[in-house]
Amino acid sequence: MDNITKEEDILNLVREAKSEDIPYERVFSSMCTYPHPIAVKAHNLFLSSNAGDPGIFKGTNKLEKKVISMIGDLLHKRDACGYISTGGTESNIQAIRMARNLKQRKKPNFIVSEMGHFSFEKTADILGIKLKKAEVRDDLTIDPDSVERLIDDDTIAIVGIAGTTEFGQIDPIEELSKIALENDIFLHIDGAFGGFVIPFLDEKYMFDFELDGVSSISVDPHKMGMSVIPSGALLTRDKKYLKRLEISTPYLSSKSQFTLTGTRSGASIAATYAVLMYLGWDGFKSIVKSCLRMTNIIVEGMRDLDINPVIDPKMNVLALNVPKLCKVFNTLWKKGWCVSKTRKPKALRLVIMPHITEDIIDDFLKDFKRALRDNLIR
Ligand code: 0PR
Repeated sequence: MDNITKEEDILNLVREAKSEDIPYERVFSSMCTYPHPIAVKAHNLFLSSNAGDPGIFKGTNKLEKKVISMIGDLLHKRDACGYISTGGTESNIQAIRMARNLKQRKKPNFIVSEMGHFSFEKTADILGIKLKKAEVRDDLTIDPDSVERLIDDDTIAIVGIAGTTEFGQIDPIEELSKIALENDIFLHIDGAFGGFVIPFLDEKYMFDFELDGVSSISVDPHKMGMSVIPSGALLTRDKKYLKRLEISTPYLSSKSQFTLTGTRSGASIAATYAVLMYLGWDGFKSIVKSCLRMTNIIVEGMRDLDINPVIDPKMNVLALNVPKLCKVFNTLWKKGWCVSKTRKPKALRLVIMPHITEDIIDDFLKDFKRALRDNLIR
């Protein structure tokens, strides 16, 4: 390796690499966005802070408790327990691990809808638990009858999704909560995306701790929470659930740990704390409102072209029935737009994050129209 010692030369190399990253202004396929400036400032103050060693990083630990209580407050349980994770994947793995340790079955299984995020495949693999996929109804929500049919003595958890990755759909969590209580099964809610959206919608959806059957929830500050990557949150109704993850840490300043990773970013905690404090729930409400307004502008623009959404969008995730999908998709990428496709039913998927403005939508719709026309003629 050639050793370059001049700071400016090194930074230029780093900048060069950064310039190859596609700017968010062209991105409709990501559930992340630019972090809020105050999150960045707080993040930079905590670069060397390790939340995994709370005896040393006492201030970080205090902030983490505050953040969990703030998010708990949003999700109808101010005294919820939990921690700041690296994101939805870690939170989902940990929730199912908790449920497995609670119930202790020889051949455990858990139930997620066909719409589940692929992190549940990782969860099943890592934990050696069978993943049972419940069917979805026409509106792509989990079918509670299918869940009931799949439950057996070895079922350790049911997952409800509050904001599916591909369609932004919300499972009927009220019904899942009833099923969970009747069968005494752990209910985890994957609100990685929807956790910072659903509380701010005009329409009320019950999806969180206000439902007695909900045992844990994952919600990601690094998605609609406007914080830095990596920031996830895992919250539990009761400390006894978290306790099932406890591992003793004999030579550390604290006696035990219930997190998955050892060394953890204190910067993520500080950033999340700062942005939650700064925006307040009113601030989040106006961000969500603006994302929904942008989503509706796209829906209207698409309807003018006879293109309809697969489901009426509940949040700022939009799946569109586009003819010649693969070709249109490829043309859009060639024109520099990052878009994605859903699995089933196949559709063009757009996530309308806070970085998407009306001007961007104008440009996108123009390119989309051309892509459609060119591919339909051919
Ligand atoms: N649960 C749900 C409902 C999700 O949508 C996601 C991620 C996860 C769990 C996992 O979260 P982490 O990726 O934080 O572990 N959904 C996005 C997706 O897979 C994540 C993403 C974000 C992907 C930005 C790409 C990207 O540029 O599409």
